[in-house]
Amino acid sequence: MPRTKEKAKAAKLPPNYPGHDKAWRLLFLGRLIDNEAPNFLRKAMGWSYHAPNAGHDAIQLALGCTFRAGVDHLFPYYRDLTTALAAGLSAREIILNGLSRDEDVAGGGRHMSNHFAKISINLHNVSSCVSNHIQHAAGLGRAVKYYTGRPDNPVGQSPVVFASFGESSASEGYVFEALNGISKERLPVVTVIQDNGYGISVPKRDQTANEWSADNFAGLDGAKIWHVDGRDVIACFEAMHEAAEYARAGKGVPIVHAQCVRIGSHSNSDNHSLYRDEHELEQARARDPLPIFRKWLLESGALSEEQLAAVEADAHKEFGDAYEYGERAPKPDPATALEFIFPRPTSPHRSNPSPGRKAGEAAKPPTNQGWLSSNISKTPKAAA
Ligand SMILES: Cc1ncc(C[n+]2csc(CCOP(=O)(O)OP(=O)(O)O)c2C)c(N)n1
Ligand SMILES: [Mg+2]
Repeated sequence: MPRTKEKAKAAKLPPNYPGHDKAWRLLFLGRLIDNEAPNFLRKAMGWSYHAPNAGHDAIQLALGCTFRAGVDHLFPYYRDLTTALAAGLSAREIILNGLSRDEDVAGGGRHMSNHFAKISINLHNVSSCVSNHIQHAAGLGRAVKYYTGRPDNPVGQSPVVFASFGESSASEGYVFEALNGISKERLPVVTVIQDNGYGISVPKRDQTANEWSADNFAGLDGAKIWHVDGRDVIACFEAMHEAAEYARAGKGVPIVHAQCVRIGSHSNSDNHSLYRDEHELEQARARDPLPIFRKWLLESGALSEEQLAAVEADAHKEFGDAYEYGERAPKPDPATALEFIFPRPTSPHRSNPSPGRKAGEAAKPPTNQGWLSSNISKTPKAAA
């Protein structure tokens, strides 16, 4: 149960917590975007896919704020709107992605909406295959471990890699494969499981036996699992801070399992009233972490009603400006439709001439067969 009475000023706040003003601003702004996103589709403006994050806000805020932009690496999932906002994607950038505009930093308007990415800060693009990106996170964790301390280090100092996804996606076989590798090689990767009790319309009890699906991985050497109320802002920050430290120290497999609540339908192509009754939906709405946190900020003396209202007005302004900008922003030029889809032609032999051709001589476009056989023959294994 999220805290409501503890005095905020007296509470010991974890070092990754950004302060009450910023925390409330990000939560409130995230919710404004989340509420408005489906209306863009209704107005035929874009945002063809939206998975609401209402009910996941607290763990997402903590995840996004724990990630250090440009230092750590983050692989979010389609529901991670507040994560992306807290990590450093602006409201404008989220809307430009939603509306598939040319300036979209995730993919120049080519990627699906709700696929949050900004490579300049290490917020990575992921595919739509659920939880698939944990493999990418494990691979990047291996690169981090390999390069840290080397003179040719392209990864920076002690980065942590974060991967986040839902509880249902944690059942995919490749999640176990990645976590097994993280355990074996002590890779600096934090996994965040956002548990809202459903995989679209399938309740958790129908697809995994453990109440906390993270417990499925408890046997991995070095596994440490934080069972956290994903609606309690401060508890989420504490768990995320400890998990990041655990990863940085190379202790094993930190997994933060956050119990959230899904207030909306799975996405805008789902209607949850077909499989959840009104009583359940009412209960879900009552468990919304936003009013609970606002009440705590107020009652504990952290922020006054006037201060909260000022933060909210500021968030409304940012959202309004971003909306107007996104609406007017140009769409990608159709002539560029194939850019970023096929790799540019390369000359793999240019710096490594094949027999019969001098260094620097322009290469003939190689056939796959020719390129493969010439390169395989150079590998020590093929020679052995
Ligand atoms: C590999 C793969 N299988 C199935 C799907 C279809 N799919 C999209 S979302 C989803 C449910 C995921 O539920 P969960 O992991 O609990 O995350 P939530 O959406 O509840 O946050 C499924 C099955 C997919 N995108 N990728
Ligand atoms: Mg789920």
